[in-house]
Amino acid sequence: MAAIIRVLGLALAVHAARSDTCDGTCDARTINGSAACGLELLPWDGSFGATVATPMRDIVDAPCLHDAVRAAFAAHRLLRWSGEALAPDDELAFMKLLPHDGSPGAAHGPQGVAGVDAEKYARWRVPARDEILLQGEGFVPAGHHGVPEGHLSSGKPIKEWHTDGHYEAREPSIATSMYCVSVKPVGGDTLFMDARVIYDELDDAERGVFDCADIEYSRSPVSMHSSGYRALLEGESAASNVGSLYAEGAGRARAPGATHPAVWVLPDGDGRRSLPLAPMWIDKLNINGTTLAGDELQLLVAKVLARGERSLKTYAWTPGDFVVWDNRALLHSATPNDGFSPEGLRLLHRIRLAGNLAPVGPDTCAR
Ligand SMILES: O=C(O)CCC(=O)C(=O)O
Repeated sequence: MAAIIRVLGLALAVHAARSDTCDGTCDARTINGSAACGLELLPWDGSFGATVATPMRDIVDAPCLHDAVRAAFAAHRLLRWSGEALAPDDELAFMKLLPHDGSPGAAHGPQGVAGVDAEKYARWRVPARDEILLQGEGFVPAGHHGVPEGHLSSGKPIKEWHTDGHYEAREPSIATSMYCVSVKPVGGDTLFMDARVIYDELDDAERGVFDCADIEYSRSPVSMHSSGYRALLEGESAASNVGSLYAEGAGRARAPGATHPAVWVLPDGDGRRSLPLAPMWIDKLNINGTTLAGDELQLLVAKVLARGERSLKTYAWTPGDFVVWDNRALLHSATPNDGFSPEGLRLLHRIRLAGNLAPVGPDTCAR
């Protein structure tokens, strides 16, 4: 069984046992009578994830824990709290502890494309805190932080593996958070896979392709294969399955998106490489003057993404859960939204603050 470990605020030391001391390095203020400088974590089995036992508001209120929570995020790439009762300002205050672009007017994701999804995103943002977007499935009654009532449906009837925003932003969101307000009795799990494991599984020939490649993304969705690992190929069913969120975009000319190295060298923590491919948004892969596109590219992407399955985790939401993950290291997908029970409301708050770093590829490549 995983042991609870405690990350000390400023020293960033990880101890195998619980400790209530501040190690002489941190602000000795106390919360509920105990020292505030130790972050209690329960690491998950597998390559990523940890449950944080220290309540989120205690972390936000204790400056000596801020470095500790950033270190925990870099070490585990996904942190999860349960039983939280958070106001929008609490969620935002926490997300501002992680790397982001804090400049006025920063474009927090998702931005979307006018006439496709941009208006739908704008409609589901919390008016006074527009960094927060409502996600889910079902009827949202009036009174939820001022968002107008209406039927929310942000899923797709298929899986779609991706990482948030790198198809549309030069400096994509580093962290995404989801805070669970309510669930439907059936359906609505979120899937995660480790993009570092996907990179590790590449053979030499595949590394030869991906290590020095750039990917040109589009900001327009395409219909996906049910595996979520690739788009539909030429000649496969032309029926659109992108879901109501993207329905207006299917079949239209593709809006150009961002271009990034295919492989990201993670700047913090372990310095490992990751391959966070997003097949719904991929347009072209360019390497040494050669371009892969269309079916050839999609089949290659599907082949390598499928190998991430050994790191797959299915997250079943409970109201009060807050999960934050690193978009540079992990891929995620909703489960198909045709598996929901009709009753109830799946409602989550999502925050994707604008990033402050452009992805960097291996330094052995001339770009
Ligand atoms: O709702 C979910 O479970 C995940 C949603 C998602 O993948 C997204 O909107 O980026």
